[in-house]
Amino acid sequence: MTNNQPATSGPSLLTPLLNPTQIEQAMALIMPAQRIALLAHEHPDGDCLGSALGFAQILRQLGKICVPACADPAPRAFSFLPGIETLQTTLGDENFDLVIALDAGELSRYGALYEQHREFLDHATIVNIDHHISSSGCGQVNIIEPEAASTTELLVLFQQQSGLPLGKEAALCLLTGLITDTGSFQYPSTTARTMEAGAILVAAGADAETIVKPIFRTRPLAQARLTALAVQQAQTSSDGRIIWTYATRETLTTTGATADMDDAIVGTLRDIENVQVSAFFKCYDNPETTRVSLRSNTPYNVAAVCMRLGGGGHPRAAGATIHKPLQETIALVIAEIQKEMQAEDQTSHNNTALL
Ligand SMILES: [Mn+2]
Repeated sequence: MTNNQPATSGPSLLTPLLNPTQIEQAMALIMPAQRIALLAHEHPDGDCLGSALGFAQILRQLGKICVPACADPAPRAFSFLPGIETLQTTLGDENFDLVIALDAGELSRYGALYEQHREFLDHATIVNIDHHISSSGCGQVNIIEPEAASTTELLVLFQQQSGLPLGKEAALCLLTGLITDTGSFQYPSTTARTMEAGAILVAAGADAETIVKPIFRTRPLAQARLTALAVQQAQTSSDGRIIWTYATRETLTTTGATADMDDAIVGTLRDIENVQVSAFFKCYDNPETTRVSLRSNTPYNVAAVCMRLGGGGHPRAAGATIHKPLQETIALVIAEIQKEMQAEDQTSHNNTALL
């Protein structure tokens, strides 16, 4: 069963390989199992869905009964994924010998699925495969590697090293996780190993355009109109280094858009020339509550800004919900961003002076 030789000949970039002992331990749980639940985290993305559906396809080829499950239904853009129709939002009668938890290292991240089946999941045999740096591991076997660009990258290593079969449909699911978590191999998390994992999946028959088109290119006209109006209304400060815009219920009505179409606006603003920090404010239903999303370029830390406002996130992508009307929130947040940028500029100035 163990095959440490990658599928290609010549010098391999598919390194580092996964710890072979962990693969053996995971396979020792997988091989005797008949009914396997594969969990994707709540608010699903391409990586957790691709992991659960792709690994389910692989294990079905061994004759296992596999049930992929997620607390929330998959977003419509993922309807191309083979096997998406098998995705469940509950674990039904909980008749499973094994649970494989994917793309999150704490059971609480599986959301309502965990709340519904807490008793079962707290005592289930679990194999946990994830790439988040914050993961504590929720299984008897925890394959957690923060250097991996996606959980599906780890699953390609797992498949190659264990000699499991890899069909075209599984390959498409796994490539979806690689492409979505790396923004089509654009983010710095993309390594030589990520590309080689991608090559293995393409060689197995996965077609990248099938993934890229619905996820990154195609969008409703109303969404394009919403983005256009948001950009049109954008304001800047600090010589164009800070940019912000907002949307209200009226913005949605004018453009015909729905609230779920506003995701890309803050990123679009961040990518404008000279911008260091972008902010998108939305106030749709409750005029006393405003949600803000921030994006930044290195070295500006927007997580620090959001944490001071009761929110959180990553250094380059963060958010907060503020219990104030729109205009008041905008003034507050922009002032906080200016403070953060000044402090950061001062620190780098001092560091440069020390050299
Ligand atoms: Mn992921």
